Amino acid sequence: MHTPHTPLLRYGWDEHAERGYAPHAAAGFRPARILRVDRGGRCLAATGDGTVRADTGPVSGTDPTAQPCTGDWAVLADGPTGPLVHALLPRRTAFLRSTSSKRSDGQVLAANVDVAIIAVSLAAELDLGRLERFAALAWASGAQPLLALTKADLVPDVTHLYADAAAAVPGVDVLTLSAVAGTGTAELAQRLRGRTGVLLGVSGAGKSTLVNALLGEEASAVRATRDRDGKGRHTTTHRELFPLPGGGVLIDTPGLRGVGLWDADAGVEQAFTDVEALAARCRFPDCGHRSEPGCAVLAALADGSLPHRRWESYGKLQRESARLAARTDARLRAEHRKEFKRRQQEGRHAMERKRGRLR
Ligand SMILES: Nc1nc2c(ncn2[C@@H]2O[C@H](COP(=O)(O)OP(=O)(O)OP(=O)(O)O)[C@@H](O)[C@H]2O)c(=O)[nH]1
Ligand SMILES: [Mg+2]
Ligand SMILES: [Zn+2]
Repeated sequence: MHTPHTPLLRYGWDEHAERGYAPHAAAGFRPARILRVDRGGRCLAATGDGTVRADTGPVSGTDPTAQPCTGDWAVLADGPTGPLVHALLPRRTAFLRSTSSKRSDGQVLAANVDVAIIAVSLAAELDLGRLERFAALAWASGAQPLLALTKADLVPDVTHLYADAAAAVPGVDVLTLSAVAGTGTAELAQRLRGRTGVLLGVSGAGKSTLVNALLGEEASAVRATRDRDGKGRHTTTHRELFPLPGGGVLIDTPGLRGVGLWDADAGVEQAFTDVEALAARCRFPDCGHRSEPGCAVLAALADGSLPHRRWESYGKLQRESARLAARTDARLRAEHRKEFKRRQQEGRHAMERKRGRLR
């Protein structure tokens, strides 16, 4: 691919970005990838001629999912005070989570991601429920999940931990890594070649350490070893995109303890393909898996091939996803009603003038 945007290739410029940018390819505009979003409506963006600071601007209203985020492809304009994000290109994939359990707002964690690396420390107690939640979030985003078991140098034998973790994420590639021993990092680099990866996981899982191992330099701050009781402390505070020397880019993120699912129906299904396959084998298509004869789920629970823990986790994530969907629907309905009233009051012409100004 030879375009004026060739320097952006190392930031992941591809045909999708090229196509998305085409309608904006007018004088005065240039494409950029958002590397980091800072407070105060500023961001760091990679352009064809270097990294610039840009104003994120009033991109489009108040929808938090429409705001620029790390990994987005943006159209930059030259504003009165410097570069300005004029528009965002359509996202190939997007990581959405609910901003809090009480509200139905979504927040985009990262955009245009191909590989979602779930970092789990082998040195900490394995939390399978959390792993399943991360996997559902990853599948829902449209990215391919990858499980990275970190700090392998701290455990004498990883066999059982590996087996337990792998069983919780069917269909997901699992890598065992040690940044200290330098194992597994070449395999990870290879899977990221020409792609965009994002690191997910709790604080202290070793995400930034992996970034630095792949970059071959201390680009992302890592928690000091003597800071043993770093509980609840996040060493990484921003989501940031780094181009990798072997090709591809990697987004480091602050640790996520709890992640609320968002629009994750399909994600839950994909994270539990084993359970879904069992349920499809029940004698009755509308089996409730409670006491029905010929229930394949109950049989698998009885013979231990489906752990009770996993069955409960599946139900929990499904209910959470459904609850959120219902709440979102209610909110959207209310918003549409409000919007309709507002339009009636303002009149169409005033509306169009306003729009013309905002664009
Ligand atoms: N022994 C060992 N320690 C590691 C390894 N990877 C990371 N660590 C240590 O684990 C601690 C946490 O690593 P970070 O990379 O800061 O973890 P993080 O996931 O980026 O954490 P947040 O930025 O807070 O989300 C640091 O003290 C690292 O030195 C590893 O492979 N082996
Ligand atoms: Mg970090
Ligand atoms: Zn059943």
